[in-house]
Amino acid sequence: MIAVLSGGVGGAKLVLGMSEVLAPQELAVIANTGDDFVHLGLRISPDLDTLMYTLSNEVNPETGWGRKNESWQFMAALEALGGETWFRLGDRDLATHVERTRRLGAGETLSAITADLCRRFGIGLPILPMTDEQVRTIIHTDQGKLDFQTYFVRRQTRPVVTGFDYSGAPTARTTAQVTEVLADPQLEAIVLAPSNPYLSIDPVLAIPAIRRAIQASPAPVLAVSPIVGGRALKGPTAKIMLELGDQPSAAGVARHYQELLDGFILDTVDENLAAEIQAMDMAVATTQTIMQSIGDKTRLARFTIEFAASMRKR
Ligand code: FO1
Repeated sequence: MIAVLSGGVGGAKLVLGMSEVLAPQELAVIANTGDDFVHLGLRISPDLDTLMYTLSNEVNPETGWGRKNESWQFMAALEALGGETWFRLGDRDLATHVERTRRLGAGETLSAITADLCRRFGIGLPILPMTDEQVRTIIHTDQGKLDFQTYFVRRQTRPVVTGFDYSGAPTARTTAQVTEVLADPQLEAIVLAPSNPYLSIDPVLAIPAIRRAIQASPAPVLAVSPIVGGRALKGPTAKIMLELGDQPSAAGVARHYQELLDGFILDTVDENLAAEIQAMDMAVATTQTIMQSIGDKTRLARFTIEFAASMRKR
């Protein structure tokens, strides 16, 4: 069994690769919900949906989020009424948010709803929200404190970041399913996906029970770098690292996670950083980490699994 902590598009790609290599019962995903918000009265869980759509081959291949073969009649009609259209909800995607909102209102947990939606999308492996309680990523910027989607979508990550709050995380409980996965004696690795460390992975690690369970697990903990050649594969990771005074490189990411990690995978183009990362007392492996084709994703997944196996033997 391998547990992957995952956020947005980059994480979902590695999880898709893992799902091609492993049986459904050999893989569990613990997903960030710090980006969740209520918009137009609807409860949106972008990272859960990105995983769900990616694993069911329903994802919009151009954006990496939302559904493929989408239509936008609802947005057009809303715009004509003078409604808020900065956050784009396609007609088919909308059904997910309406149904999730209805079921939350009827008292079901986010975990139970996610499990059922995944079953309906034909996904066999568990996609586990990090918590059923409310945790919200707040970004401190030169324009004040912003909620995640205001920073990310509405202001297009332009504000200069000075820090983060994972509001609710310090007191949030995780779920029985997440606890069970991380305490599984058969657990072979805990993988931090190549997602944004501050926006996608840190909210998960900010839940005390999850961080403690990772630290207590005998399974090797490893991360795949979301930074290649000093640039983020997608999104604002490198920009945020610069703004925070961190080194915007794979080594900077390794240092960020240093106290948790036993191993780190970086891209071949960053091979020159391997010694610096090894000096942080972790095993290092290099490979091609850019995931475009499905072949790229399965290759990186296989490499990650083999690297974890080699660490268990050490
Ligand atoms: N990202 C955008 O950049 N613009 C959007 O209008 C947008 C809408 C959207 C709707 C549903 C959904 O599940 C995701 C959506 N995203 C959008 C992506 C999302 O905001 C981010 O990718 C994640 O929160 C970051 O992991």
